[in-house]
Amino acid sequence: RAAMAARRGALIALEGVDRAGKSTQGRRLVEALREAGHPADLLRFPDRTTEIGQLISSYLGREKNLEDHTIHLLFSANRWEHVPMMKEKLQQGITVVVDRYAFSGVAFTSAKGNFGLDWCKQPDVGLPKPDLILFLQLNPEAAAERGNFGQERYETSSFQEKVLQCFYCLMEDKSLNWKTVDASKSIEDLHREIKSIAKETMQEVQNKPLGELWK
Ligand code: NYM
Ligand code: MG
Repeated sequence: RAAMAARRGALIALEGVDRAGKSTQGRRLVEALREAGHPADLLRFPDRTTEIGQLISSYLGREKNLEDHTIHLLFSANRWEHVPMMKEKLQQGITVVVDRYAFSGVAFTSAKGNFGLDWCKQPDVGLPKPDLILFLQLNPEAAAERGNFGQERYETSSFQEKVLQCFYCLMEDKSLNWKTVDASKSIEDLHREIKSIAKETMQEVQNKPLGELWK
């Protein structure tokens, strides 16, 4: 009898508007999982450390202008360049938490207008499909109370409002496991909630094959 396949890790994406707490919660989640004996790694997109990531970073910092389709494809390429490593980790039983993923990619480009949702999704079709997408929901007023926007491109409340509407469109896709959490809670309470949803998902998917996004 063939040996049972080893349990795989879960792919968990954190999404939401700026200042919702994605990065803080991603770090806390990975720490907590590791402490509980579950191997876990955090990735953040864009990953500004690669050559493609450096291009993206100079675009966001307004040092470089790039045509809108071009930057969209670079954000996607920045995800694809990590796919072999992500698949390897998941197969080895490591849970991978991503701070933003293809949903940010689609939401930010389609918020520019004159981009169809379908065109925006196409470059990311076939990426590892998240087993869980945690949407950190925070209303614009509460987000504003958390401090001023930075100086990067896209960091205005009118643009962020459009981005939020695009996220809502993407959340209508019921083939994906979206879970909305209330990001106005304290860091600690939100962490506890996220940890518990993540652990449940890890249990559920450990013997299931990894899916392909939007395919
Ligand atoms: N962003 C992020 C995109 O426009 N497309 C993408 O595919 C991704 C992953 O980059 N305003 C935008 C969202 C953010 C900006 O992200 C930089 P961060 O998390 O602030 O480093
Ligand atoms: Mg930012």
